Amino acid sequence: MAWEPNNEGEDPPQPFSLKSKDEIHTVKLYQFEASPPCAIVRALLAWAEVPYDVVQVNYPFKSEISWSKYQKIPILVVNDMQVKSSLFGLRVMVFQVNDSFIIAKCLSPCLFGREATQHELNLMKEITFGVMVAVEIELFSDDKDRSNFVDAFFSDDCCSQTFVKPLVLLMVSQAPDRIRKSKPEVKPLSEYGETFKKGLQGNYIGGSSVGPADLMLWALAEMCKHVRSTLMENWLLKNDLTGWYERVAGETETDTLLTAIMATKKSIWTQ
Ligand SMILES: N[C@@H](CCC(=O)N[C@@H](CS)C(=O)NCC(=O)O)C(=O)O
Repeated sequence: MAWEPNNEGEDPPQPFSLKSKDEIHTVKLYQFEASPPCAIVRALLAWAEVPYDVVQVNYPFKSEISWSKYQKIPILVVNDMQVKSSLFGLRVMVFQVNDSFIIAKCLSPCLFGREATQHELNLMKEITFGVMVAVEIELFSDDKDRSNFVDAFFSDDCCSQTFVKPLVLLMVSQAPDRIRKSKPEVKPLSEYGETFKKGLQGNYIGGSSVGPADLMLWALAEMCKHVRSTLMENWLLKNDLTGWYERVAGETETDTLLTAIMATKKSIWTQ
């Protein structure tokens, strides 16, 4: 039976059958750099040191994903080995997995060597459909953060400085209202703190080692840091999660040798 891609927030119709990193031959990520759920997926792949190709999706036409019924990004395509299979006579199933939560859930066995626990799944869902959306609303509502965000991602040449940047700034400034209307269930960022503070099971949400929920939350904090926003830094501080962040990021002097994690991995940014 051919693989059926999933809808947002829904499991694929058939179980994702890859269970180890060795079964992953190619990974293609349809994305754009500034998108928070795409940063989450890049963090998961970087942590597991899985090489991947990126296809930048251009807005508003998104012609790069015109072949897909699912029209959001990230879209992850695993084992699309048309060239390799004709060379080696391999027949492999091509998997299209959509949505940062579902991508993290399906790929956990391959990336972490185990399924995500129910505790992690609850928090992973809360990250994709709660924290991430709250971060987007609050980041884009703040003049300075919004401007820094646009500077970080949309200002590489003088043409875009003059024409594209003002347009993008306008679109981003309208995003919070649009998001609030389409997702009225999302709470202010501060209201998600307690869940994550209580969510640590030892050093990490994943227990004694980093798991998928740790990396998803780290990616959002890393994105804020990348655009010089203190939004997540303050949230982590208020919720006693700064130590957790530093353990994942591997930035403290004392942690460097023992627990440096993301600091030793491929950056999730190209810009
Ligand atoms: N729950 C999804 C959300 C994906 C999403 O909303 N992506 C945005 C970009 S950040 C998008 O592609 N929106 C569709 C559009 O603007 O046409 C996930 O976490 O992957």
